[in-house]
Amino acid sequence: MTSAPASRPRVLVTRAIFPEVIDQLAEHVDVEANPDDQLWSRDELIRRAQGKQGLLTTGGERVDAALLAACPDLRICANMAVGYNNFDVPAMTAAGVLATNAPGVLTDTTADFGFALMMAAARRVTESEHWLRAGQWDRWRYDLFAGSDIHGTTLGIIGMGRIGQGIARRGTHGFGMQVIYHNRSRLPAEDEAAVGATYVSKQALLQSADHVVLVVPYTPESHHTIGAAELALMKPTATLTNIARGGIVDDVALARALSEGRIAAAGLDVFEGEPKVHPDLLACRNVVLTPHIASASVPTRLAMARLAADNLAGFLTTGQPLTPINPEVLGKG
Ligand code: 8YV
Repeated sequence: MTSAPASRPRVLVTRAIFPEVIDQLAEHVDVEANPDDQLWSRDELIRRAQGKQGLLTTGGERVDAALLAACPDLRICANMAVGYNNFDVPAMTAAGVLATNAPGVLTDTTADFGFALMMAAARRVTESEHWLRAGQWDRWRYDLFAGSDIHGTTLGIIGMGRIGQGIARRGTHGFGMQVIYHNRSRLPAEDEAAVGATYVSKQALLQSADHVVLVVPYTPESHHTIGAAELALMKPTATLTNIARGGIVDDVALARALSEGRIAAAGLDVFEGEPKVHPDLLACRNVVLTPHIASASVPTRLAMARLAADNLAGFLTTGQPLTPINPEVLGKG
């Protein structure tokens, strides 16, 4: 007698990702994908997630107690992002659902972009380009779009995880910057020495940095890490760069500080309520605005998608995810 083939796990890929990664996933599990990249409503997402054991999410889909209750077959959600503020991790752990993220593979690409954004803000790259394209360039001037230097200045990094350390390395070893940082916990001395960074209080950092870069995860505690009071501590010549998450900066307070010249410039890849951008920021000439693309090099986005797919397939077929966030779920049930 032949036994019926065991049914394969079913997964939902919530947004368009690389077709080759879908193909790779389909070798191990049954896949429902979203190839047209439709933005499903929450109700539609839940409806499609029902009966699935795995979800591949991209950072924008909220996985919380309500979704988990409506999708009792779910065993894993794999985020194609290092940040996972879209996951209610305690609710997932309570429901026995594994959460995974995509750390490591995007560190250098994202650190590169943080530097690019900081340099573009300091050296007024996009502001001067808009002016040139508008046909306003008719002569050289001694102070035409004169900005601030990067090399030899003080770089202040708030958040010293992998990406923060990548930015510190670039500042220390690439640009001869003096690097100071603030973090929930201080790095071991050998790690500080490797990246050439000195631990200081948040207040000291804001007061002495020429360039402040934010790389903290978004949590209730990090909400509005930079608001009006913090901006008031910064030098009027300083720049602020946010490649972490919207909500870490109070965008209205920042727009006010930029328009009043209380800081020199900002570089923002993330926004409160994105993809909407506050009109007060759009009205500022001294801010470089990019649409959440810090990790967007082709090789890195592919590596992020592959890691999310490997987490899903690994866990659902062998019980072995690569980068679990709540490993206490493993071995249960
Ligand atoms: C992602 C990010 O592009 O990894 C992160 O946390 O912010 C970005 O790299 C975004 O979250 C969509 O997945």
